[in-house]
Amino acid sequence: MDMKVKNWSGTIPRPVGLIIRQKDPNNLEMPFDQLDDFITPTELFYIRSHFPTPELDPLSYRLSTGGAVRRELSMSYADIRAMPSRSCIATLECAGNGRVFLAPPVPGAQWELGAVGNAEWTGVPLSFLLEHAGLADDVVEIVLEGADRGAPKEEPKPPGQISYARSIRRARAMEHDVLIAYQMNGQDLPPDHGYPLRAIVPGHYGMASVKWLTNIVAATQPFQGYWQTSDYGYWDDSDGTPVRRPLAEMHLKSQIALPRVYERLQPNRPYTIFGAAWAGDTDVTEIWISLDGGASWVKGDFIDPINRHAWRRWKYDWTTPPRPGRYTLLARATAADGCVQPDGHNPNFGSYVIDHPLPIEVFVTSLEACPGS
Ligand SMILES: Nc1nc2c(c(=O)[nH]1)N[C@H]1C(S)=C(S)[C@@H](COP(=O)(O)O)O[C@H]1N2
Ligand SMILES: [Mo]
Repeated sequence: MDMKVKNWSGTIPRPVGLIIRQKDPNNLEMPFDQLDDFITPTELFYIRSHFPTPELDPLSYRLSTGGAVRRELSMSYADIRAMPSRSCIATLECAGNGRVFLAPPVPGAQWELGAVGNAEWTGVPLSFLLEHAGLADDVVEIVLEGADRGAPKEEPKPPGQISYARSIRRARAMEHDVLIAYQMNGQDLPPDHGYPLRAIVPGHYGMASVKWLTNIVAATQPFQGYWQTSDYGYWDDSDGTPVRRPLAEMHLKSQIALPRVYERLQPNRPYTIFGAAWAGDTDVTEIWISLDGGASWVKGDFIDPINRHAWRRWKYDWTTPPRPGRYTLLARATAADGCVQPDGHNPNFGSYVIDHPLPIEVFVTSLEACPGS
């Protein structure tokens, strides 16, 4: 499964570390051309935080479980660490990943391709706590709340300070792969990724995986909080009437990691186009590449096997065109449920769910013609 891409020509310095989209709170993205490994190294995993990272002392930390339960729970970090654990590999993608590709430009962090990563998460299944607490029959959702607080800047603004909170449906919360995680890639969570505890909801956009988790609330009504309605919501169609719904599962998507935007390639040379594809609650089954801006498509090969909720890296062995010029590359995935990535962005998702094939423009030019290289 290990594949290092050998394309890197050494002519362009490769960026080191995460790209800053916003400093304070930290919003950093991975330079996606550094997609080498199936597992994203923790130091290259994007960070998306709405408020400053709370400093939490693991000794005084409590995780409480309440709402419509038979038994309220209050656990220490040590209690959680002592419970039976499991690990799962899951790709997290921020729902706004790729926003910089939208035209006209939209507000929000201008993510390119790197607000996505794939990590191994270890923790206690949320279902373990919920079974222990005993859910009332009429519970419909589980609300997950973090310790971070602040005042959102986007309209409509809620009054005063709020904490970051999201809900997931009861049935999803009871599946064993939804974790209260304390480790990422075999190490305790770094502060920016939710130390000491965070939720991991595989298959959902990143916003569901609440960091610095302090409260779990069993709710008998759908949760209507800010991050569930105003933000991270979209317009669905209910028999001709637009209705607001919370974003949930990630949409099928693929991205090209190499070449990178505006990379210069030599004519008539072998070049391996490389990228990754992922989906929410289905498996990615095919990857198609276009070398001519979408006029025709060729099939690529997967590097990684199917592993539900984890991305699959893919490649296509290309011979660059003999004729110098500007070429637009696209990748489009197909999934087991029959889904294909759409042609364009659906405006009902606002500045989220950028799941259409993203154009990567490259220049085919002989090196002599490139001053500075
Ligand atoms: N408490 C809390 N949890 C949060 C967030 C946040 O701002 N506060 N951001 C969410 C969003 S929008 C994403 S995409 C993921 C990002 O997780 P990461 O920073 O570990 O990559 O965390 C989610 N969990
Ligand atoms: Mo996000």
